[in-house]
Amino acid sequence: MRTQVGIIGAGPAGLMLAHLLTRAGVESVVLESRSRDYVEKRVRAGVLEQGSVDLLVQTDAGERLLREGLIHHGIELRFEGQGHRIPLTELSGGRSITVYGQQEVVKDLIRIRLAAGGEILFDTEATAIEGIDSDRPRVRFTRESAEETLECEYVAGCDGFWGVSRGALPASAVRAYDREYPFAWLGILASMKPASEELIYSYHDDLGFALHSMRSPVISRLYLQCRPDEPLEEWPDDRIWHELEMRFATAEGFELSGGPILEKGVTAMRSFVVEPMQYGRLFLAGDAAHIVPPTGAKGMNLALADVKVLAEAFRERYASGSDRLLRSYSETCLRRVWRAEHFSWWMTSMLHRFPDDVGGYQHKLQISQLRYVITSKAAATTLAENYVGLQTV
Ligand code: RFL
Ligand code: PHB
Repeated sequence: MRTQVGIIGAGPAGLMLAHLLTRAGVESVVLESRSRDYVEKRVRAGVLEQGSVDLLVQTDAGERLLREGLIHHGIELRFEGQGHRIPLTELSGGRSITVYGQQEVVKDLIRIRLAAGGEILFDTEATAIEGIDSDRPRVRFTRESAEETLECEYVAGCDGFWGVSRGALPASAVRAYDREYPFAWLGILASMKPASEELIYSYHDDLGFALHSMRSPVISRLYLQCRPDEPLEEWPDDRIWHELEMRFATAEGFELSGGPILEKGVTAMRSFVVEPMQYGRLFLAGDAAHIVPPTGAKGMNLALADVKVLAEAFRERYASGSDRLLRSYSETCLRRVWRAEHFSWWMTSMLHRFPDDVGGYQHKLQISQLRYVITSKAAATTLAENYVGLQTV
């Protein structure tokens, strides 16, 4: 099997790259270890920055997103039993965010690719990448227990944090930056009308973080801070609702109606960046190259921003023979990546209870920072412009 760009992974990064390459007249093959059904049902991120929406719409992949996505102009920060609205649109020169499930983006991109006659090999696991120093790199993969090889001119590693691509970069040529957090998120999808029109990021003095998001007028997505090693069996539905009630409680008596829980999962929190994001003919994009804790809602947006840059670089390479943009790919992306790393770390540090904060000093700093964000226009603007996504970084 042979193609111009071999893409490993059919998440937002790999699928969007394939879509952009098709539009640029560059051939690609996507290898995905999971089944189509699995990737289309995997519940993850939900917030699209304006720039991500624009990218999908401008490339004719945003038709359903425009119909079904929920446009939000603000978020609520809640602490000490009171909510405070951050008017995102007002503070960011008219920009907004759109709540639209990551799996919906994935479904839309898969449908478009298959309709255009493009190739996605599901249930196909990339096992090794060879010859990235040469002009003929190869991806070895396993499909239906048979070993095969994809010969390409370039390889795009879009296989997420646990994929094979990052390990194919020579250790001596890269540096990794890593931070783990002493907590995780327990996330649920519930059949419940959202209790608020906008997302609520809540910080409870003793219990810590909770987030109320949504997927539709009848489906809510909620998260709460838990221990990183938390077994799900310790979280029966009643306990989850009780814990959420306490963390969202306000002086005015805010209530969650509750409802059947459709999905439950625990997500570890980490910050991670590998530099550079490229070596020889292997280019990493999305979670394969960097991870942020989900508090800033940046992961899917960074994945889309990376492949926008990468697709343009491949377009130039195939149109004119110049590899100028390919050579600056990593540096261009890393500027945005580090801004998002900082913002996500900052939001995470402000909104979670740190188990090692024995004397409560960190907690006092957090409350002070939260008060500052809700009373200072400058501080609120910092949050708003980062949250909706900075245009120039
Ligand atoms: P993905 O989506 O992980 O896709 C990688 C794909 O590669 C496949 N794969 C392989 N295929 C072939 N061979 C191999 N050897 C392979 N190894 C792996 C995998 O099966 C998969 O299909 O990475 P990508 O495309 O870089 O996209 C990144 C995003 O998925 C991720 O950053 C976001 O989900 C993060 N995230 C959020 N991001 C946001 O922008 N906004 C949010 O609100 C947000 N909330 C979240 C999140 C992530 C969460 N979890 C579960 C990690 C909330 C949560 C709970
Ligand atoms: C979500 O809707 O899943 C979501 C929203 C905001 C976040 C993280 C996740 O910061």
